[in-house]
Order: sequence, then structure tokens, then C-alpha cells
Amino acid sequence: MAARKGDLKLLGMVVSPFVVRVRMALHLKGVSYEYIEQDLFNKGELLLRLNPVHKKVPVLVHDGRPICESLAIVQYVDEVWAAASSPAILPADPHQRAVARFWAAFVDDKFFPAWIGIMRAETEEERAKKAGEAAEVTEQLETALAQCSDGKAFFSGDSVGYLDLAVGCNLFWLDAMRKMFGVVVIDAARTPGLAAWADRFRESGVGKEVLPDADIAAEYARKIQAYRAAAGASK
Ligand SMILES: N[C@@H](CCC(=O)N[C@@H](CS)C(=O)NCC(=O)O)C(=O)O
Repeated sequence: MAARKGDLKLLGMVVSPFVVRVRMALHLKGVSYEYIEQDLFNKGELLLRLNPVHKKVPVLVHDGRPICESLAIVQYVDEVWAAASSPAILPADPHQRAVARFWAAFVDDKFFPAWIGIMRAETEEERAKKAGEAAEVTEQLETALAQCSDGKAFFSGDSVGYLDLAVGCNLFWLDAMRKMFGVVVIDAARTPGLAAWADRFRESGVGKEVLPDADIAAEYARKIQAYRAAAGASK
């Protein structure tokens, strides 16, 4: 394990892809931390105090100082634990860093809402429409992979890095949706490069050791569906 450099806590929620992203970054750096699970249905004082703007997880707390927003946290982790002995998460080259940040923002602004749309659809017709929209976004990620990987195994080259974490933290939810609805978001016929990348990512160290099981996500999704149904019924 790398030196802890002070007190480190992570406020999270087990099936949040954004939290998984941060856990993967800390795992890559070999940094130990205290994990504090949050109940997002009943937010506690700690979360509200540490992330008063968005009131969301993840929040990383380093020596009492909070850092919010998963992509900002990953960059922070990369900078604080930058020893030569631990792998760099962001590319060293400024242009490659900018491109990686561009696509990471695309993942959160377009890819995440696209697959969440499939999950939240209330009818099969709506789900099919959302799956079509997600397919278009996924094709753009196939382009990103070609642009960033330069023919290597990962977005970041020969090993997992920033953009791999940005996309890869969503994979267990995509697997859950395949099991629940039979919807395949990263389709090997349409996006062969991305599908092969996803297989490699699942087999990587962070994929095996940090990515949650799809069944945990499916169970959580059913809980949300029941919660919404109950809220709808009581109106
Ligand atoms: N842009 C944020 C998104 C974080 C986020 O949406 N977290 C969700 C869990 S997946 C959350 O805390 N939701 C609580 C809420 O919306 O009230 C990030 O990258 O950290």
C-alpha cells in the first residue's frame, strides 16, 4: 500500500458508478482509506455538511477537507499520490490530458444519462427508444476509443487510466440491464472495439477487484422501482 498521507475517508454508495470510479483510482494508487456508506434516501448530516452544493456522493475527505465530483476527485488522487512507484492515471501530455477530459465529460453528460434512460423507462416502447438513443452515444465512444487508444488495449494505452475509469465504472450497470431487460448497450456487432475493451476492462485488476457484481445493481434497481411505485400509488 502507498503511504496514506494523512486521514482519508470516502463517502459513497455501493452501486454509484461515480463512487466506483473513485474507488478504482484509489485502488490503482494502492491507497488505503476509510469507506463510509451513505443512505441517499435519508441523507446524513455528514454528507450535507461536506457536499452542501450537490448533496451527492462521492465525497473524498482528506485531512478533514472535502473534494466533490468524481472526475475532480480522480484528478486529485492522481496529483496527491504522484510517486514514481504508482501508475499515473491522467496522460502526461497536455493535449492527451485535454482530450481525455473532453471524453470523460462526454461520458457523464451523454453516456450516463443515455443508459439511465433505459433503466428508468416505464414501457417497453420507451425502453426501445432509449436503447436506440444510447446506441448512438455508444458509437461515439467507439470513436473516442480509436482516437485515444492508438490501437492499444485501453483508452489510456497499455494500461487502465483516466478515461478507462470514467467509462468502466458504468459497466456493472450495463451488465445488470442486460440481465434485467435483455438490452445490450455495448454491442459487439455495432461497436466491436468498445465491446472488446469492456471485456479487457472487466479482466483488469480494478475490473476484478473493484467493479461491483451486476446482481447488486439489479437488486438496487428493483428497490428503486418498488420505491417509485409506492410513491406513485400514494399520490
Ligand atoms: N457529477 C457527480 C455525480 C454524482 C452522483 O450523481 N451521485 C449520485 C449517486 S450515483 C447521488 O449522490 N445522488 C443523490 C441525489 O441525487 O440526491 C460526480 O461525478 O460525482
